[in-house]
Amino acid sequence: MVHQSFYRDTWAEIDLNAIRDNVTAFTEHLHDETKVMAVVKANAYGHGAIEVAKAALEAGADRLAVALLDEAIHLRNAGITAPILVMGWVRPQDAPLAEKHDVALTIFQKDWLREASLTEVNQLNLHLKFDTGMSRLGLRDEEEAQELVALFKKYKQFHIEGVYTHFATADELDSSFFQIQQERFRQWLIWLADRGIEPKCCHVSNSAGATRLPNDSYQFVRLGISMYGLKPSAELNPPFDLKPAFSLHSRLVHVKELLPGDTISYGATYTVEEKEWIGTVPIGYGDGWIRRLAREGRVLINGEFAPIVGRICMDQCMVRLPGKVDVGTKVTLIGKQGSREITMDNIAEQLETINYEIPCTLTARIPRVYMKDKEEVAVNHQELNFL
Ligand code: PMH
Repeated sequence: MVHQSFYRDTWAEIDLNAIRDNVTAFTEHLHDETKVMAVVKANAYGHGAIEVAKAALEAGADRLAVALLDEAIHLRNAGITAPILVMGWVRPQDAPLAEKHDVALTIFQKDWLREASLTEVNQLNLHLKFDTGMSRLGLRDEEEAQELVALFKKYKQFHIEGVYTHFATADELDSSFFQIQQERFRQWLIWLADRGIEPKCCHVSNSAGATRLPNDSYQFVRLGISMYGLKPSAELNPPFDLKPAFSLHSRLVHVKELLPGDTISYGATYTVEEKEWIGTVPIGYGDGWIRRLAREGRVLINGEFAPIVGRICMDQCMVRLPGKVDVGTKVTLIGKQGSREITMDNIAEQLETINYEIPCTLTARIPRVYMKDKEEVAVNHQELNFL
């Protein structure tokens, strides 16, 4: 298939059925009262926020979470009406904008509430965040919590809709710190109840937490990485299959036979020893396919592994082919061909990082093609927004 709506032969395929099935698997795994808040920050971990949000909501997710107010407005502008929570810090002067777009914000500072109270807000939902051990965002000091609660009683335009915390080690086998955080959060809930605050949305778990604590009976889990079909860590094995949603493909744009002594790419670092068929793949570090991947990197062509040879360039890289192959042959960089597969985890291992980072750093220069029931249903080519 030659794609009609963009003119390069490199694309990411996002399988919306996989997103749906992963949300459904968690919904079945979780306590009946616990709903999924789909985490679609950073453009849905590089998958595309609007399409993923729609697929997750269709599959039964109840609401969405993002990191930035900008990301929430982006979803609203696309016509998404489900409740949205911004988990990051938003400028207090932007509180009216959050209200205008019916977006809930995260609060953990008394000064934030004072400053926001000076703006034109009539009714804004807030989720109170406690820092139980991540030391990133959240209230951790009882005195400040006390002052904040007093301010909430004064400023009636702000409503505590939710209370939450975030785990630092839910994906590790050693659960001691994980349990400490859970207990600290329970103590804060009791502390709030003693002051007459019993919000209707409590949420603590990320994917790892949701996998390990199906019966925590809080109202929501904030499901990120596993909704995309990836495991939060190698140790953590959910009792159901996760389906990876993201695959990355290209097509050979040039094929030639090189002779012993010929060298490949910048720096001429690779020397051909015997006659070799070499293909050029139109993806490079300008797409986030970074140079480090040349060390152990390989791709799939006609169901066979083909190693990357020579340095990865900005827009292209070269691979050693199993034999003569036609120009236009499909290349899979992440995903399956026949019985072989290159997983997101394989790429993350090569780069000594976590799977989360890979789809986030494959740039908007790579069009995202959305598949549902094996049919293409949408295309998102953010960088060259001419579609
Ligand atoms: N909740 C919060 C507050 C988060 O920051 C994240 C992910 C999630 C839920 C979802 O976690 P999951 O993807 O493991 O399910 N945040 C990040 C982060 O800041 N860096 O990597 C993941």
